[in-house]
Amino acid sequence: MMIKLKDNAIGNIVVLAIVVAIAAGGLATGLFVGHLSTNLPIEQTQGKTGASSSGSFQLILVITTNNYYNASVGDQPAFFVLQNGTLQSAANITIPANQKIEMTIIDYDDGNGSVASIYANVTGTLNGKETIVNNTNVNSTNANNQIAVNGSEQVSSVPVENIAHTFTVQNGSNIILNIPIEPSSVVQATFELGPGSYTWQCEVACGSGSTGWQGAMDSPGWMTGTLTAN
Ligand SMILES: [Cu+2]
Repeated sequence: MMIKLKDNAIGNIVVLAIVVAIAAGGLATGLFVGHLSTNLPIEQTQGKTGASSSGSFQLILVITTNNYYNASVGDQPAFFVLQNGTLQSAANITIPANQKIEMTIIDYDDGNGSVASIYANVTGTLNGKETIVNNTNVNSTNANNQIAVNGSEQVSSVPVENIAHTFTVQNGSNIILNIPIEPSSVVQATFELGPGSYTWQCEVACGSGSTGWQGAMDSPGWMTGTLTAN
């Protein structure tokens, strides 16, 4: 598969530890995930699981790689929505409009892929930045029988050769939202969208076929889908 250019077991372990930490923290504070792609009306879930104490909406996405697509293509990477402790389809994501969305993307994919350089820029987020936690900048050490974690890095772009996937929303050729995601990393960003139905798309050629734009790349719930703000 194109996306698998290296194997980084240590990176995976670090990311897994971060996922566990985020999950534990989220459950403990009641921030854990919002309502997404459910059949429940928004009123039933918003505020119960989606709204944090700061009034923002938590959206957690997970990218995994070994998802069986079909017999000819084999495995493909896919986004999922992490909701109430389970992975759900990302084909139809629903968020509140005109409200701060605190998005966390947990990426288990350890390889980069081919992407146009425009998508190396962070676009449409608070201060034009995203926060990256990866194996390099987290710089964990063993200290007094505990783990010492030295946080994260705020960036407004990512080196184009170090992008595994993007979460991108466009209106025609206008990029409304673009979040580049490094291999084996956790990315956080805050954004707001006006009411509407948008298409989200990964812009890294991580699918199948000669261009890498088939398979996951043109299948809802894999590397594309609908993002509804209402
Ligand atoms: Cu992708």
